[in-house]
Amino acid sequence: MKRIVLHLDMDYFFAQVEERENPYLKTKPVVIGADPKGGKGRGIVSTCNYIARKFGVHSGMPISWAYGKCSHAFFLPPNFPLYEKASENIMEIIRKYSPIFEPASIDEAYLDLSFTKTFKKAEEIAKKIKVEILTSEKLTCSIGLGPNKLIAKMASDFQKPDGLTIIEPEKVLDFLSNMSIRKIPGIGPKTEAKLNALKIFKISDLQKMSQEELKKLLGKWGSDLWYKAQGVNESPVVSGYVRKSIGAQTTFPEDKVKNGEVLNALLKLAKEVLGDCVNQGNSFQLVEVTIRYAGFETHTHSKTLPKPSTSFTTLRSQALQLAWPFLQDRRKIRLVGVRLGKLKKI
Ligand code: TTP
Ligand code: MG
Ligand code: MG
Repeated sequence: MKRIVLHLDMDYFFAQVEERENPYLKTKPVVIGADPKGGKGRGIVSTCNYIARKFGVHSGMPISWAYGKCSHAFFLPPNFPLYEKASENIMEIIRKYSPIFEPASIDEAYLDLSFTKTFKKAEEIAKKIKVEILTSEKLTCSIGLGPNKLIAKMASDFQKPDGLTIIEPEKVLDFLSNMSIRKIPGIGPKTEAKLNALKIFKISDLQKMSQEELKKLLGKWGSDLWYKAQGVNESPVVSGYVRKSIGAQTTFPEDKVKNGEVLNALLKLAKEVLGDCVNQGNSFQLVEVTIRYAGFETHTHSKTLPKPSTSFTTLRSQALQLAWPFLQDRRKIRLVGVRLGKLKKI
């Protein structure tokens, strides 16, 4: 059967989340990583925004070099809980669009969209996902669609940031041919140098070679590489991922001030989330409520229950207790969310 695979990767993820929290940073170079200590720091760069990339800064570089290239950048220590929270919210959005969902790292995931049958319909889904992530998380991502995981991943990387690249099966060889071999996932600087020494620079150089030739030069890995250069990749999107929590959130079409409306939305979400939790054969022991005010200030509060539960009455009273303090000052509310954690098989 013809496959359609989507790969999503967030743009400059850690740095973009920091910009969201502090929009002042949006027009400045931002580097996330160890303390540069005026150029004497010994750690490395986690990531940086695209402005800092123009100065030559990139992930994995010693922070002291980054300082040398762009000393006026804003150097921030990583705030992992913040990025994990954003990642969880993003994954909850993506997974709704296909039952075959595979998170691949903190900022990327695959979806099998073969059920849509056409790239046109898959493209509509990709656009919806981008809009939903932007509306509810205020973050941009890049998406690739292709006939397999390899092409989808290379496509998501093709037009960053905020890209959407669709490579239909008959375009695969052309898409690959002009690219540097470095763009093939798994080829780092060392392998690149080794291949360059053999006069292999572009993927088209690999495409011209026979599988046997490459195997002779590089061993078993050479034949794997031959398949990659042809854009062939059979690995399935693997959905056996075990949920640690289950949640849902709603962004209101207009910011709300009326407590009644906010609480109704919250209880509706609680009912849906509990339904999913129990249908999947789980109980919960943690209830978490998120409230985001109109200015994007976000508060998340949680409570661990004395024992696991499947009861709506319990969930309802916990959710109301957690939400109540945020509704006292009558500020406008943009989003509410409920999450159940510490899931256990019933
Ligand atoms: P990536 O998706 O590789 O990079 P990115 O999201 O920062 O930028 P891009 O727009 O090119 O996708 O990695 C996701 C996050 O993982 C990144 O924001 C920070 C973290 N990370 C590290 O901490 N160290 C690393 O060496 C890399 C590559 C990433
Ligand atoms: Mg990324
Ligand atoms: Mg990534």
